[in-house]
Amino acid sequence: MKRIEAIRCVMEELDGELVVCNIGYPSRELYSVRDRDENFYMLGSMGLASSIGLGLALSTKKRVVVFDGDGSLLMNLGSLVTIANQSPPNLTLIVLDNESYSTTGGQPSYTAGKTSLAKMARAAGIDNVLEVKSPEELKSAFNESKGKTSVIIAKVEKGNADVPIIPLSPYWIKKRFMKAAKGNRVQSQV
Ligand SMILES: Cc1ncc(C[n+]2csc(CCOP(=O)(O)OP(=O)(O)O)c2C)c(N)n1
Repeated sequence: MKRIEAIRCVMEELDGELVVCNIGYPSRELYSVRDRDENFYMLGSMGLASSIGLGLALSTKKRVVVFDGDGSLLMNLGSLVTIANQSPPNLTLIVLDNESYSTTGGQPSYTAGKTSLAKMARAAGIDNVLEVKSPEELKSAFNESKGKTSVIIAKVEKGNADVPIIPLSPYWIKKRFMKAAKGNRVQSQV
C-alpha cells in the first residue's frame, strides 16, 4: 500500500472528525486527497502531530485522527506513554510506517531495524494497537477503533506521491482549523 492510498482510504470514512497530519509529503498528500477545514497540516516540525492530537482529543468531544510518520513518532516516543495514561477514547493515531524518512530522501528509520512501534505502543500501555498492511485492513481497523484510544501501525511503501506543495499559509491553516474545531469543546474543569 502506498502512503497516499492509506490516507485516501481513511479520508473516505470521515465526516466531521478533526485530522492532524505529519509534516512534509504526508500533509501534501492529504491536501491533494481531501482538503477540508478540519485538517491541520503540521508544516513546521517533526514529532509533534501525536502530541497536538492528544491535546485536541482531551479538549473536544469529536473524534481526532492523527496521521504520523515512523520517523516523527520515533522522535517523540514519550507521546505514546502520555496517550496511554490519558487515554482519550476519541483519539486514533495512525502511523504511516514506511520504515524511512521519505520526505527528506528515504533514509532508513529504526523501524527498518530492530524497533517495532506496535510493541512500543503496547508496552506504553495502549490496549488497542492494530497492525495493517492493506487499505481494506486499514479501513476496518479504523472503523473498529472508534470509541477506543487507538494506535494503528499501517505499513506503507517508501516514497512520495507527485503532489504539489500546500498553497495555504500556516496562519490560515491554524485559523480555519480552530474555527472548525470550535463548538465541540469539553467544558473546562477549572
Ligand atoms: C525536528 C525536525 N527535524 C527534522 C526535520 C526535517 N524533516 C522534515 S520531514 C522529515 C522526514 C519525516 O519522516 P517521517 O516522519 O518518517 O515521515 P515520512 O516523510 O517518511 O512519511 C525530516 C527529517 C523537521 N522538519 N523537524
